[in-house]
Amino acid sequence: LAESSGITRPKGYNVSFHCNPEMEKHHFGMTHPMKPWRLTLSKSLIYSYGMSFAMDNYLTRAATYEELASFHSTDYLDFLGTVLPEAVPRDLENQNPDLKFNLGGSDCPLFDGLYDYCSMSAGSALDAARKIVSQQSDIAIAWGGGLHHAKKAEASGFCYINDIVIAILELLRFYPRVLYIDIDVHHGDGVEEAFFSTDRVMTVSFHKYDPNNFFPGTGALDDNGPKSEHNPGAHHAVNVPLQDGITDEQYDSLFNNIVGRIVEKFRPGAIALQCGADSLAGDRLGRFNLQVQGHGACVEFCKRMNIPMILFGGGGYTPRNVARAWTYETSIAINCQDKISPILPEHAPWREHFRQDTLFPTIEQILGEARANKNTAKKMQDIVNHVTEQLRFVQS
Ligand code: VJV
Ligand code: CA
Ligand code: ZN
Repeated sequence: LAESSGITRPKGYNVSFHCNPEMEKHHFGMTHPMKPWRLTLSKSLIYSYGMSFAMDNYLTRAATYEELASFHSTDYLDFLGTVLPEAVPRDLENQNPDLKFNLGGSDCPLFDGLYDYCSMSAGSALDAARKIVSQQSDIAIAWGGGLHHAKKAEASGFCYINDIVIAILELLRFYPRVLYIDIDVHHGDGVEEAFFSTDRVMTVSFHKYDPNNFFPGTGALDDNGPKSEHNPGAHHAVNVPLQDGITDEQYDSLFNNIVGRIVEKFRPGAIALQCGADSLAGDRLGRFNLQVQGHGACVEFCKRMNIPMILFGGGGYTPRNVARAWTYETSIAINCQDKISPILPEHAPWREHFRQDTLFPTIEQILGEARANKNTAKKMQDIVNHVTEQLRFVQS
C-alpha cells in the first residue's frame, strides 16, 4: 500500500502520530457540536492514504492524576473524577447547586466516561511532548488534543482539561522558550492565561473577535499580557483579531508575516501549533472562508522553520472538512503533500460522507456562495504594525 501510493518515510527526520481510539467513542450528546467521532474519520482518511507507513504510530495511554495536576487544581480534578452525568436534572441545567467549575451546562455537559475522555486527550498530548523532548520525533501529532479553553479550575467551551498547557509544561523542562500558535477560529484564552506571567512562552492566537457575539469574547489586538513592566510575561501574548470571511490569501500573508517575525525575535526551541479546523469555510460554528490549502499552509510555514513541533487538533464541527484538513496537514508533516492524490482513495471508509471526492473542495462546493469578507486591507496592516511594535519589547 505504502509503495503503491508513493508515500515513504521523510528523509532525515521523524514524525510520530499519537492517538487513542477509546477517546473517539465518547459522546457529548446527540446534537452537541463537538463530535469525537471526527477523530475516527480523520484517522481513517490518513490511513487510507497509506501515511501510517511514514510515521511512528503510538497508541497513547491516559494521563495520570498527577500529570493532570501539573496544571489543574486538585479540587477541580477530584470533582471531575467523581461527578456523575445524573447530577444534571434534565429541565434545570446549570441550576443544580452541586455543580461547580462550569460543568454540566450545555457547552460542557457531563457524559459517561468524561474523566477517561479528558485523561486520554491529555495522555496523547503528553506522549507527543515526551517524544519531542527525547528528540525521537521532530514533529509529533496529537489530533485528539488542542482543548485550549480549559482553565486551572474550570471547564470552558467544550474543554475540560487543557492538554496543551500540560504538554507545554513538559516541553519547558527541556526548552528555555516555547512558542504557542493557535489557528482555531476561537481565541486560545486558556493557554494564554496559563502562561500570562512568564517570558518563556509566547502565545499567538488568530481568531474571530467580536466581544459581545462570539465566544469567548477575549483576545483584542492590545491584550498582550500583564501591563506591569515588572511582570516578565508582559508583551508575550500576541492576539490577531479577525472578522468573518477571511480568505486563504489574507490569512496566510498575515500568518507568515507575524509568525515569521515572532520566531526571528523570540527564537523558540519548540513550537506547539493548535490546528483547530473550525477556521475552515463551512464549519458549523466558524465564520471564516479558509480552504484546506490555506489552513495547511500555516503548518507548512511552521515546518519549514525546522523547529521541533507538536501539532494539536482543537475545534472543528463539520467532520468531513476536519478530516480533510488534518489529513492534508499530516501529509505536510511527512512531506508527501505533493505525492498524495487530491482525489480521496477509492477504499476510504465513509467515502460518501465526504460529499465531494476531492481533498480540496472549492468554497463554492462547500458553501454555494462565499461568506462576505469583512477584513479590510487597512485592518490587516494595523495588525502587522501593532505586532511589529509589540515585538520591540520582547528580549531576544
Ligand atoms: O457561545 C458560547 C456560550 C453560550 C452559552 C451556551 N449556549 C449553548 C451557547 C452560548 C455563551 N459557547 C460557545 C463555545 C464554543 C467552544 C469552542 C471550542 C473550541 O473550538 O475553541 C475548542 C475545542 C458555543 N458556540 C456554539 C455553541 N457553544 C453551541 C453549544 C451547543 C449547541 C450549539 C452551539 C451545546 C449543545 C447543543 N448545541 C445541543
Ligand atoms: Ca485561535
Ligand atoms: Zn474553536
